[in-house]
Amino acid sequence: MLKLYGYERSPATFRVRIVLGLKGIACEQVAVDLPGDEHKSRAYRRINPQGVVPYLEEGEWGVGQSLAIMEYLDETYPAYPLLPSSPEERALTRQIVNMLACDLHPLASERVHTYLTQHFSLRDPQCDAWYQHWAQETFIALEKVLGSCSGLFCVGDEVTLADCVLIPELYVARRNGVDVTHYPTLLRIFDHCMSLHAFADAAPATSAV
Ligand SMILES: N[C@@H](CCC(=O)N[C@@H](CS)C(=O)NCC(=O)O)C(=O)O
Repeated sequence: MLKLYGYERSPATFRVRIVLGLKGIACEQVAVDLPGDEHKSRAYRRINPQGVVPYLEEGEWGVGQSLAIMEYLDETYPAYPLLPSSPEERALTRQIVNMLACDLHPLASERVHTYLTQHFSLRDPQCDAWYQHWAQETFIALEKVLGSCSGLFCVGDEVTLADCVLIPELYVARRNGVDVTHYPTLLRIFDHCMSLHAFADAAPATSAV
């Protein structure tokens, strides 16, 4: 039985929950209390030395990093593939995934926020401005990228890993007050994805971020 260590409001965990839902994979979910700093505990670091969620276990084996987990699930549960068949569309999918998961998401993580406030005396409004700047910059570029490759979803008319990463990032951005009204393609894809059970059921139950 698969076991996913995660946190309800973590966008990186949200990504993996979407993939589990799309593929109908049974998985035990273990809540790691991020606000209570459980991810920094010695016990959790024995599971994932990086001290972040999500982390996937399967028996004695385990793997961290949401993108690695998502690709592992895509390879081991090949029904409902989440990477397109053409190399061009696969590359575009990875471009979008990397823009969001590698460039934007880390700038808004709790440990970066904590470092900025503790080592550079930034206050919460300055950290919010920092996040909003990088989110807007990413979404402006992404709206242009999607202009040439999107259909019903980010890349064409089938769900890909790009949608599984985009929806949680947009969800968090909206909850954090980022004005997303200038991105009609992003919003259209968001609304379409959230009309599907796998996305809606994976979203955090509580509205607070
Ligand atoms: N690149 C990692 C990011 C993991 C990550 O930053 N997770 C956040 C929750 S979304 C976390 O555990 N934050 C705790 C912290 O920053 O201290 C992934 O995709 O899994």
